[in-house]
Order: sequence, then C-alpha cells, then structure tokens
Amino acid sequence: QGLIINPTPHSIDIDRTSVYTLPATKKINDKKGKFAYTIAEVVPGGIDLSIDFGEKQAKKNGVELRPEAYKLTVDKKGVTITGYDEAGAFYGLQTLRQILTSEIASSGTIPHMTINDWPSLSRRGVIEGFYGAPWSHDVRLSLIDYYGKNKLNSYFFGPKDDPYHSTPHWRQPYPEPEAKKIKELVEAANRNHVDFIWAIHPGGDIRWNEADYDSLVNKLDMMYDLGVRAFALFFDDIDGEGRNPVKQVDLFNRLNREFVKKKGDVSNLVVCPTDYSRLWAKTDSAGALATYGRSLDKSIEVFYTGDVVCSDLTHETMDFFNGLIRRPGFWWWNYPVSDYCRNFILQGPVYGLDTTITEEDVVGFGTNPMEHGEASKLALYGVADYTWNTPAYNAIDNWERALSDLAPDATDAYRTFAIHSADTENGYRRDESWETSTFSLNEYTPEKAAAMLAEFEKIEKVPATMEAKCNNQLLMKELKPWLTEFGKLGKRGVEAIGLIEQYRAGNDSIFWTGYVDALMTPEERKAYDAHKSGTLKLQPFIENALEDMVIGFYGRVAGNTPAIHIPIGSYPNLATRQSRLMTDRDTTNHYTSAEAQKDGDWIGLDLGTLRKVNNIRVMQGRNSTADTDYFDNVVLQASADGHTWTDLTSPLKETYDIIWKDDNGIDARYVRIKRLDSKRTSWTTVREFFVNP
Ligand code: LOG
Repeated sequence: QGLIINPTPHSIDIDRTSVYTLPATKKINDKKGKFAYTIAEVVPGGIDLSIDFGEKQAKKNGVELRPEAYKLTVDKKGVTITGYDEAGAFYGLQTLRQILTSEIASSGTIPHMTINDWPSLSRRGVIEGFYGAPWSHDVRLSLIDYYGKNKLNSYFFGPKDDPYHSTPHWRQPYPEPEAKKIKELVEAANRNHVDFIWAIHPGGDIRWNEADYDSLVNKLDMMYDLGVRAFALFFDDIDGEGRNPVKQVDLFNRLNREFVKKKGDVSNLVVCPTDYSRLWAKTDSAGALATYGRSLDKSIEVFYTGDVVCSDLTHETMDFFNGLIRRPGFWWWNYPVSDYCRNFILQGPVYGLDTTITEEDVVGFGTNPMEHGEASKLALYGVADYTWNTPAYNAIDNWERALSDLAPDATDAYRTFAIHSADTENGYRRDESWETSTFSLNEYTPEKAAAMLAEFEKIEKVPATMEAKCNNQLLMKELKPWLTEFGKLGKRGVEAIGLIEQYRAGNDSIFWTGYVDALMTPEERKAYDAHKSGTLKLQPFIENALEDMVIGFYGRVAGNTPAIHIPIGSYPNLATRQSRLMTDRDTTNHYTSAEAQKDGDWIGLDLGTLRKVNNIRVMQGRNSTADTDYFDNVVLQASADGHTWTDLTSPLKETYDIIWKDDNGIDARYVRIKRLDSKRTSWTTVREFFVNP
C-alpha cells in the first residue's frame, strides 16, 4: 500500500513500525564506482546509500544467486543495495527510484523493508519489428529509458520500413546522420543495461553466393564499429530463394563461426525463420523448422510468433515449436503491434500470456509494439511485469498501474480512453469496454439509459482533460487524432440517448429532425474510420439504437415495419458496420468473423418483425469454393422469438452456397446458419445473406 514498483518484486517485506528518515545530505558509498550517473537520476535529495555487486557480496548478503538479481534493504542506517551483478545493482536502483517517488516516502521517511528480487525470464524486451513509420530518434531514446526503468533488457532494432535494415539497402552503410543516431542509441542502451540488438532483413533479395555473404559481414562490421555487439537475422515475410531453410542455416552457422565467435565480444545470434508461425510451418522432417532443429548451432536462438501471427503464449504453443527446433524458442509477441489495423491505437491490458511459462518454454520474450512508441508504453509496462515476475502477473492490476504511471495527473481520463480503445475489430481480438453494459431499444430502462448517458458525457470531456493535464507531449502527439474522434463519439452517444428519450415519448417530429441530424455524414464517417475507438460496444450501440428507432418510427407513421436485415450472431463484430457487407446485395465484398470458427457458432439476420419467410440464400466464403473460410457443416434455422429455433434443412456438408425455398414459407423474425461439429478452425466469411430477395 502506498508503494508501487513495476515490475512487481518477487519478495518484499515491510516493517511499518520503524522508519528511516531521509537526511538532508547525500552520503553515497558506490563501492565499485559504477553508478554515479544513475544515482544522480534516481535520488534527487539526501540519502544514506550503499551499493555494491558481485557473487561474493551476493552470497554474503543473501541475494538470489542468479544474473540480474538484487537485494535492497532499508533500515536505520539507510538504504543498502547488493546486486548479484552490475545489472542487478542497477535494477536495485530502479526499485529505489520507485520507492522514493511512492506515497510511502512522501513525508520524508521510508518504512524499514527488505526486497529480494530477480527476473523470471532472463531475456525480456522489445522488437521494433513492425511495418510503418519507424520510431523517431526521440521516441527511441525515451523508450530505451523506459526499458531501463522497467527492467527490460533487450531491444531488437528491426523496423521493416528502415531501408538499411531490409531490402533494398541492407548491403549499404547508414548515411552519416543515421549512423550517428544509432551510436547514440547504443550508448543509451548501455547506460540502461539494455542489449541493443541490431537486426538485418536481407531475405527479399539475397543471393546465396560469396559476394552477398561478404556484403552481409561487411554490414555487420559497420554496425560493430558503431558499437553494436548483438545481432539478429530476420527471414520473415519474404518470397523466393531467400526462403531456403538449408541456405539460411548454413548462413547462420557460418556467421556464428566466422563473425560472432571470432569477435569474441558479440552475443549469440537470434534468428527469425520464414516459418515463424504454425499457420504455415511445415512439420515434416524436411521442413524448415526440423532443418533448424537438426543443423542450427545450439547457441543460436530462434523466434516464434505462435499458432498464428498474433497469438497467445501457452505451453502447447511452445511445445510444438520447441520439439521441432530442439531448443526453447524466443517468443515474438505480435502485440500491441497495429500495422495490420493502423486505424486503431491499442490501449488495453496485456493478457493472453500463461503465467506458468518458464525458461524451459521460452529462452526470451520480445514484444512487437505499435509504430506509436509512446502509446505502446502501456503495453510494455505489462510485458515488463509479466517477464520479470511471471507467476505473480495480474493483467488488470498491471493495466491500472500503467495508466497512472503514464498519465499521473490525468489517469481517469486516460483510463476512459483506454478502456474503450482496445479491440482490433479484425485481428488479434481484445476485450473492450468491459465495464459498459449497452442495451438494445427493447431492453430500455431509465437506469440503463442514465448509465450510458453518464459514460458518453465522460467520454466527451476526455480530449480536453487529457490536453490540460497530460504533460507527456510525445504521448499526446500520438493519441491526439484518436482523442479527437473519441470526443466526437462521446457527443454522438449523448445525442443518441437524447433521441431515445424523444422517440420513447412519441415526439415524432423532434425525433425525426434529431435522427437526420445524428446520422454521420460521409466526412464524419471517414474521419472516424481513420482513427477508431469504441468499436466493440459504443459505436455499435449508437448505430443499432438509431436503426431500431428509425424502423419503429416508420412503423408508427406508415403502419407497417419496413423490410430490414440486421446481422446478428455469435461473433462480437457482427454488431459493427462491417457486418453490413453481407446484406449489401454486393457479392464482391464480404463480412469476416476475424476469429476462428468453433462448434455452435452462428451467423444470422434479425428481420425486425415477424414475417413470412420463403426464400433464403447464404453465400459463404471470400470468393470461391477453393476458399476455406466457411462453415462446412451447417444447419439453416428460423425462429420467431430468437430462442426456439426450427431446422429448415438437414446438416449441409461442404455447401458454401446455401439456397432454401419453400412456397408455404415459415413465420419468423430471425434466421441463421449454425455450425455443427467440424474440425475446421479457419475464420468464417459471408458474402451475402438474403431473405426473400
Ligand atoms: C511480421 C511483423 C509484423 C507482424 C504483425 C513477424 C515475425 N513478422 O506477419 O513485422 O509487424 O506480422 O503484422 C509479421 O511477425 N508478419
């Protein structure tokens, strides 16, 4: 209580009955003279501090005997930090920084305490490995500092759109100004006990000959001269000859012998195979991963992104890969990377990582962030915690702490933005708006409406509050376009609730004017689409409410309900506009579930009111029968109330285009296709879903 340390220490004992009073002056005993710079940063005022490290000292003082471990005590003599090694002592100082800035020390005293701490995983870090604008120099420096503060120790430098990392210029040296910056990054990394690992991505146009081998060594040598002492080779996302696993392994082994070992002060290589995901990895003995397993030098580590490109980390996932490559893989987590959904900024909690994972499963953990480096810190705060103290990791608790760490004076506003800015809509699905209960028009109660109104009013104020109270300018610059749209979303929500009240009161002419006003113009739609948030619950709530009301309104004024088709089903994104692609009478586009299909999943339509249905056509798949994105064992059903369903067909196997006709028809408000048992785990897509066309 009153003490926040990230990552969470393994063991902490506080004796709140005795306190150490911080003195007016600084008395530092930095036994090996290594920490003048860090101490000046960490300790602003007076203190009695003794700091040392080494195996002998560690044994004497009861420090956990493993790299990067430290012990920190506060007693009547002051603060004592003992590291197992220099990195450990540095981490002790990072913990001290957080003690001194916590509430616990706000009155100039610190309770006596003992912290014993060490990392769960020995390699913890970040891969700048996304497509899109590489991070700016300022953001990189700010991030390296953040890694040090949060005990992350590895930074892989591999931005896909850096031309000197990848094709076309991987053979060429960085131009002078860029080279100078890399040198500065290496120095910043060294100060923060972060390994700067420079990655090369040559596979797009590499030729397997001596000339290109020499080009590669030559480039690594140039980077070595800039101070780089750790290297990685990425062969992901390439076509052609570069994919050859035998050639890749030969190259890695040769580099290991002739470059890494020869230099003597270069770290083990880390490589990313072309088969970095189970999705397309071959499992036979001639496959790439088995080839790596058999022939790749044991000192070389291999990246893996899991069952798909963006995956959860589980034992099963690693067992599959590790068995093939015959060593624990290096986990490449594609979160919070947003290069496949650039109109989103991912601010949700860090989850999907098994807390019983150990170094027997993974040799290291790298997270691939967004091109928005500052806004990625929220996720890095979680990754740091998870990798340092895996068994104790709690995703929500961590997220709450991260929000106040990043926006101490605007935590509440940042939280409101973040809780509604988490899902990807079409990729690595994330929970969002989990504290919000939306409702459909027929579930209206005054309480539910009041709660939604309060939430939308809060949202409307978020941009101004963040502007006024969040002092992190780099972060604000990244968030700004999303905050602007988020504020507008809040305003639309407030208007929608107002309209619901008018509609319910039967004020038809006020309702109609308001409704026309509330519809988004094409420009508004475009702006929102470019910087989305609230896609899981908020925006669908507004759109569904408007649609339900206008249908009811027509019914009231015209005396009958117009024909409508509202997509419904077991996938969360069926409530979004994207699902309308299956009712737009255009078979060249499609709705996609954006997640794996499973037994019991269903996709259907709400027709708004009970109707006579005598013709249904469901055309699944993205384009043709060759496509696997459809339910291959399915039954067509209809229902009057949405609860009791009648089968209209027997199970339909391998039928991507379903046509049902019956002259007598059936009275139904809902129709759907429901998946029966099947082994298929692909996404499912629907091009058109017609009822009585
Ligand atoms: C790329 C990566 C990209 C990520 C997410 C790896 C190993 N490579 O599918 O550069 O940021 O997916 O889109 C990737 O993940 N390929």
